[in-house]
Amino acid sequence: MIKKVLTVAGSDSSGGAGIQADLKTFEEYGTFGFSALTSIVTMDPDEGWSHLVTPIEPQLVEKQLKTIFAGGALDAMKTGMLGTIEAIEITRNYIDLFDMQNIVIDPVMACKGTSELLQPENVAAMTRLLLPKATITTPNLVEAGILSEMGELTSINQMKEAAKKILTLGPKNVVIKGGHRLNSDKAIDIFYDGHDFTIFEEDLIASDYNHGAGCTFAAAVTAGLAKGYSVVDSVSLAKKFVAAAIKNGQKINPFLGHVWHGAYNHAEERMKKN
Ligand code: PXL
Repeated sequence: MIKKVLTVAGSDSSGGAGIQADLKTFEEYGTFGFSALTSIVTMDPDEGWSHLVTPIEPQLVEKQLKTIFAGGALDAMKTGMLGTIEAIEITRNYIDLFDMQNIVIDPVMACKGTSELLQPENVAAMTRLLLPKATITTPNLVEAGILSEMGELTSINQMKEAAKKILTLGPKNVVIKGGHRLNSDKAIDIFYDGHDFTIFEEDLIASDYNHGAGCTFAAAVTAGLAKGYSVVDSVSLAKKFVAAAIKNGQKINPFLGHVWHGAYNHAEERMKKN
């Protein structure tokens, strides 16, 4: 049976992050993707690409989940942008109702190009209701600083300490993505399973076309778990998948370049007209 994988997240109308990234990635992994939409993010090209987040009515989030779970538990799920506290509560209810396993919580707190935190009140609800259910959480450096209450993280030792602190919030594993934010010529990610640290170190990819990288990474980990990879192997494969996506990033509009989710499998070669 094909593996069923769910994303509970926002729509990135620009096409690179959010549910668009998730569904494209699920497909690349050969899994069957579902989405429950929590919000719609729009960007205004006439206003310097300013972001507007429009949350979806919580009852409508519930209706989507009811539909999606009509076939029973799914093989894995992830959460991204969550819209409202009620949506977080509803998501938790469905996790409990169907005893969902293989849960990836991507603690999305901001969009690239926007510095302010999106809906800070949601962070507390996400931390309380979703992190304890997480197989793994996938914060970037900024999100890890907030979740660990350590503020700015600037070294590997601080990342390790932050990972330990985040683990006390309930997730079984943590991966902190140092990415381009850590002052280094390497992209360093720290994985912690409560016992051991695994450090992933790769050369930074010189590309600004990386919109959607975070969502794509978390979606790849989710699909990997659904397919039966171990947590650390899911992370390792997700890193390769995202590295290919960034290396083949595409300039989508004057404001943004997006990762190309199909790069790892050369999806652009499919269905060729010759
Ligand atoms: O990259 C963070 C992110 C997550 N989810 C949605 C987004 C964005 C950034 O644009 O639009 C829906």
